[in-house]
Amino acid sequence: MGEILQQQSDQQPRSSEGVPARGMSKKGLWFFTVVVIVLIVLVVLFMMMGNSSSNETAITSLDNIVTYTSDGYLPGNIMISPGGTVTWKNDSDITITVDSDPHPVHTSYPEFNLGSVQAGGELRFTFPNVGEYNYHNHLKASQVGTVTVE
Ligand SMILES: [Cu+2]
Repeated sequence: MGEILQQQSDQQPRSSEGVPARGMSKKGLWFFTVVVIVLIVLVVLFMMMGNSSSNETAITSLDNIVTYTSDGYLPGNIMISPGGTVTWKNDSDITITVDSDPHPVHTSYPEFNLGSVQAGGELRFTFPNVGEYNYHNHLKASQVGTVTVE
């Protein structure tokens, strides 16, 4: 017990004063300091790179956009990977719908009967499974589109 306390009181002043360990020259301490600074700079750079790459991921995840204008859905056929999300944006000044074929019963993919999108509004749907999902604007059924998941 007494011995341990003595050892600790021996070590504490050494570390708090920053005196190098036994056998470490002034040159060694200088080198050690430079290595630590370089490591800190590398870690900061790495974290900045990590942040920028996660920003890029966020941007690409917004890329699956179908824009509706008075001409219909653009692109008419959007291709995504399984698990991808499509966003429909209504850039027209009328209400539209996104409903699965066939009109008017919408029975092909009932979970993909998204319903109305107000003028200026948008909605999203995630497609977990491979397939070809045909849809239309129920309020103007000649306007059709396809989501191809492959
Ligand atoms: Cu319909």
